[in-house]
Amino acid sequence: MSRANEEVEAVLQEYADLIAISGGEGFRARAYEKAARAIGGHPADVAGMGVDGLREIPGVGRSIAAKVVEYLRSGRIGEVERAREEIPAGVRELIAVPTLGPRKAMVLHEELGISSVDQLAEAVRAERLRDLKGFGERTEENILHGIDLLRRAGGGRVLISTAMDEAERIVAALLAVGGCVRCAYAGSLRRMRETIGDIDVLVAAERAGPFMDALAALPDTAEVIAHGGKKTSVRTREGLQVDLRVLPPESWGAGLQYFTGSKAHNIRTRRIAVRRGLKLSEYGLSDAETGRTVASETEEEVYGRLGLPWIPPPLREDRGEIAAGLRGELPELVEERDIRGDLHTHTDLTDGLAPLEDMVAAAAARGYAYYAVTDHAPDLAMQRMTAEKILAQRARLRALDRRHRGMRLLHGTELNIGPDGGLDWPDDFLAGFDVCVASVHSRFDQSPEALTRRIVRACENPHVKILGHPTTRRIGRRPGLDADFDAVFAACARTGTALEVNSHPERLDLCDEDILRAKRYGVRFAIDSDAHSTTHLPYLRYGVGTAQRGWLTADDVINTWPLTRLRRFLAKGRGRA
Ligand code: DGT
Ligand code: CA
Ligand code: CA
Ligand code: ZN
Repeated sequence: MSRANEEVEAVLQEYADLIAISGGEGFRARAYEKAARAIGGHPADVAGMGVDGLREIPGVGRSIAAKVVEYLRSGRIGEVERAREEIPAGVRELIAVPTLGPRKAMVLHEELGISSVDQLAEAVRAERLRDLKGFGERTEENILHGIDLLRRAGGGRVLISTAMDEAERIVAALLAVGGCVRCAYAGSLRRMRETIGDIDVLVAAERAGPFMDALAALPDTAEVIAHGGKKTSVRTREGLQVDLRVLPPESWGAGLQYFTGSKAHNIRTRRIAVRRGLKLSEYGLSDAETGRTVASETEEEVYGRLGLPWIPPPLREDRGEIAAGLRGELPELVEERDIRGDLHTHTDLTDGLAPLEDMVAAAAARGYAYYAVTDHAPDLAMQRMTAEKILAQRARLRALDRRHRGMRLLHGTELNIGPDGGLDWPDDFLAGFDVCVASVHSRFDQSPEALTRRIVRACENPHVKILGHPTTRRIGRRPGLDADFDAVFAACARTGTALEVNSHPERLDLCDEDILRAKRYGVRFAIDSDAHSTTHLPYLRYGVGTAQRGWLTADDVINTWPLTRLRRFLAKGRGRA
């Protein structure tokens, strides 16, 4: 399908949803929905069509055709933008849940502040919906079923944040069972992959029964899929599979190593074992001839007997970690505790949910040494930012800064990289910010050449210090930009622009492989939360996990640096001290 058709379909479908949410006439919503499908499925490319050509498509009348032409010319539709402004982004996401209508989505947002599918699942679990008018237990079941369907539609894998929340609840519950020697999650989750197929939980204990029963009895467990002596598999109410294996305590290290994977990593380690006359299984490393176990209790011992240092799970992807380990050249990976501050965050001055004071307090509670507030700039029209508003915010932030002893506040903005690489404000205004993040938020459809030129040009602006969510992908929803990222990485290295590792679990952008590629250009990185609420600040752990998968050290990451070093980086080339 042509890209233009697909985009027009998406924007018209969105408009239909927006009309429905805001209680508009049902027939209007249906008309847009019908036109959306018709254009999406239309065999000819609509990109170059005018009103007359479009009207030949069934279901496309004069007014819809005019909107499509507006979109094709300018990349936006005024009426859609206005409708968007009236409805929070999170609510639009909620109506994607089958069985949850637009009206209910709006109620959930207004009454409980729910603005994502994950938050919705969490609220159902906490039984917070029960007090709402029109939401009984029956509705809860329907909503969970709807979330399940939605997630399965995404290929059966879930975001790491969804799996992590579930796994941490399960591990906590199993640790409390009598006889538990150890308990941890393994698999792709321990390796911090961006999406998770199923959750693998390991327990070390003498008896398996009590743990299998405990898992089956958890409130989140919807059904037991398989029940055996060594392994039980259940499906949670949200449709996620959990595999629980109980190992004898003396096999803990070998079991953890085996079930952490990846499979490709395991195949390599097993080959090394064979070369040393050993056999590696989930029960231990043993002598191939005598069968005597030589290592099994800890991962360190297992790796040690293979001539390897302990390998951090995010590296276990068969991307050269074994060879590096054998040479003693594994990187010393960046860790969450190395992060001294967050350099990309929002407040309710634009599309964040929390006021400046709340965001700053939450950041201080995380023990940060510095914290940047980077609300959206004016070219993202729906945010209605102005120079006046952001300067007023700066004054408030400076006053707040004087009250915070341990943490320095930086005033920044997230600029929009325009279609030609231009930015929202002139250079002399940008010079007033401590830090400028620049990101692409529109016109994802440009040619690869235009996209590349555009991003490179933005990086060349001396005030731009961080390229925000560089590829703009949304996991399971939107692919990354079709730009020449090698050229972008080279430009970032040349201009002293850090590449963001955006920690939002739906973004994780750059992803692990892009990070590995970018690092070869000698680029610096910034691991940011892009928080739009206080509850998003902890997303940083996912960005750190992704950075680890990209082999980054603390020195590669500018927000692990002390403030003085960071300030030098931010000031470089800006023509002011
Ligand atoms: P996922 O669940 O698709 O996100 O990915 P994983 O890596 O968690 O894969 P999973 O759940 O199928 O298996 C967990 C680990 O168990 C895997 O990372 C390595 C190990 N494993 C599973 N099957 C095999 C196998 O056939 N050979 C080897 N060597 N290891 C395996
Ligand atoms: Ca798994
Ligand atoms: Ca599994
Ligand atoms: Zn952004």
